[in-house]
Amino acid sequence: MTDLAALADRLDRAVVSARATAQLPADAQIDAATAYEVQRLGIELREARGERVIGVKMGLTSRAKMAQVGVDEVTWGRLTDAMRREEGGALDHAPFIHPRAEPEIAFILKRGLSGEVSLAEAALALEAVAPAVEIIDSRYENFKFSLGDVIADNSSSAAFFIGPASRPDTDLANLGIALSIDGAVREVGSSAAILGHPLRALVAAARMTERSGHALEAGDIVLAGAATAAVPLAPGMQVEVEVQSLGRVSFHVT
Ligand code: OOG
Ligand code: MG
Repeated sequence: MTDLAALADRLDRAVVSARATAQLPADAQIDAATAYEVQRLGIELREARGERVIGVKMGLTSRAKMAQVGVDEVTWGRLTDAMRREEGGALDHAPFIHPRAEPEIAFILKRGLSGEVSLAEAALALEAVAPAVEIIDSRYENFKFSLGDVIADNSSSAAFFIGPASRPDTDLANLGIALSIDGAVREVGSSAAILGHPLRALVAAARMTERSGHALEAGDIVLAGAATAAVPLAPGMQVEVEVQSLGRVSFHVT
């Protein structure tokens, strides 16, 4: 049997030391429910260092993402205040192992959401929506993982930038999304690639977090999951994400 606390500790040491760790061997794989327990234990280690959970990120909500990492189920992870970076600012490459950037849509909630909710209820819980960039940094060697591995690793969460807020009733159905590096477009997609409509990612967040005993609260940030593949980052890069109707968010890598 896998020692869950030991696995959480090993993943946390990979975060703190910026050194990759091995995947669980094939004969010691854990199921999703067990992996969410490891994720929770890992977050307790972060909280013991003073970090605070400020929302969740959905993962693998688009075909492009599933294909890039070879896992085809939706996952979620916790976002902490220490992961948030200032829009337009710098991202230091040093504390990460092999960071990648991906375009996201962020929801800011004005009320809690938990369990089975309709698309209309999810929409009514919005305070605002915004363009965002997520930095993912798998703690596993070569960015390779199974479903259980990636859930235990907090769905690769590492950092994120949130752009300017738009009205909560902004139509999100089919917005063009582009990620550019040094002014050249590297990935393009549509918000429709996110489970057919990004609000479905919020519905999934309410349902999936409740199953693991976690609730979305007023003020929380929820990232919908990337609509395109993620792009590896190197020092010196200028990164910009533009989401049609929502605007831009950018940073540079140092
Ligand atoms: C897993 C996290 C996926 C997304 O937006 O789909 C994710 C990974 O790709 O490492 O954040
Ligand atoms: Mg993501």
